[in-house]
Amino acid sequence: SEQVHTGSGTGQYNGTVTVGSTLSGSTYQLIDGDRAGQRTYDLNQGTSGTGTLFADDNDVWGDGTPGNRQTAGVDVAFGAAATWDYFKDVYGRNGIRNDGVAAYSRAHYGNNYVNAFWSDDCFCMTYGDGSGNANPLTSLDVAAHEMSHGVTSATADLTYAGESGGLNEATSDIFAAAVEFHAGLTADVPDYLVGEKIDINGDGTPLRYMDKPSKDGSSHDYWSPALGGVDVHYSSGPANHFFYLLSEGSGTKTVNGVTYDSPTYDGQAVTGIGIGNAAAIWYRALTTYMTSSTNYAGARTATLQAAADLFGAYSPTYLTVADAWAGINVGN
Ligand code: ASN
Ligand code: ZN
Repeated sequence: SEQVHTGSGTGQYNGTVTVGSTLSGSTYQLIDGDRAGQRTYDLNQGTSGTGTLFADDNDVWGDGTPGNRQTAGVDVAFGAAATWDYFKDVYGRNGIRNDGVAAYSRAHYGNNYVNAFWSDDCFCMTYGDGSGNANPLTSLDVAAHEMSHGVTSATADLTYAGESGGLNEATSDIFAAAVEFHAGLTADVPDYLVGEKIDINGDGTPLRYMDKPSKDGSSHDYWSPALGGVDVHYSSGPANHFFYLLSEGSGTKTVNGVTYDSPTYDGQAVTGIGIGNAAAIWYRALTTYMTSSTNYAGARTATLQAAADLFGAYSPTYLTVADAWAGINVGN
């Protein structure tokens, strides 16, 4: 017989957290019985299949170092759980497809693989160990970003090219931030940075900045007619910037010890409405109004409709949504 447990794990990025486990015979397995049986596998450097389920004798997992194979399992199992909980607790969404089915996660993909990815085909998550294996791609924001690609596929299905591709990428960054804030980890302080834990640049800087996307050297801060020809990880910039402005407002602000400085197009002033309200507007826009071909102008319309539904047409919050789009040069 199998029993649902709550084990204790120590990840490299998330600190010591609970992980859902199931006792099978005398061995615990990373099967999260509280979340539709979400499973976490060790690919053991393979690149296909599921490898082996993480298993343990005493339900104490990982030690916080990348040398312990379970450490990555702890971080990705927690990331999957925190993402499940975010969509369930905040929106009543029952899994990535809202059908109660759990995705599974696979850690230790390939050799020196510096990426992580969602697949609609396997309905699963995959994580590399990174270059040199000191910094696996297993942080909470990476997990939430990738799994949110599954939510986008199951809803608006924004085409992954051109402006809709930038909006697809931004949707994943937006929910990555929202999941961090919802989880509220001490070891991973909630922020508007993407990939700040995985040191992918080797100099301690994050992958992306939502307050001023151009800080990464490639992302755009504002919409322009050229945006549709930009890589989707950079054309996400203006929408990430919109989301930051809507959440926290324009100018300088310190949140959880991180100081942001968010400029706006033409000096447009924006007053933040809080990340919870901003994310609720984006979620409703994504799941109710956006389609595969939605562009930046269409995203403005979709979020205004969502804001009208949630807060009232021409309410202060609705008008702030318009201000935030003006702040990135949409709808001026
Ligand atoms: N990690 C990448 C991303 O989610 C994978 C990809 O290129 N789609 O953006
Ligand atoms: Zn992505």
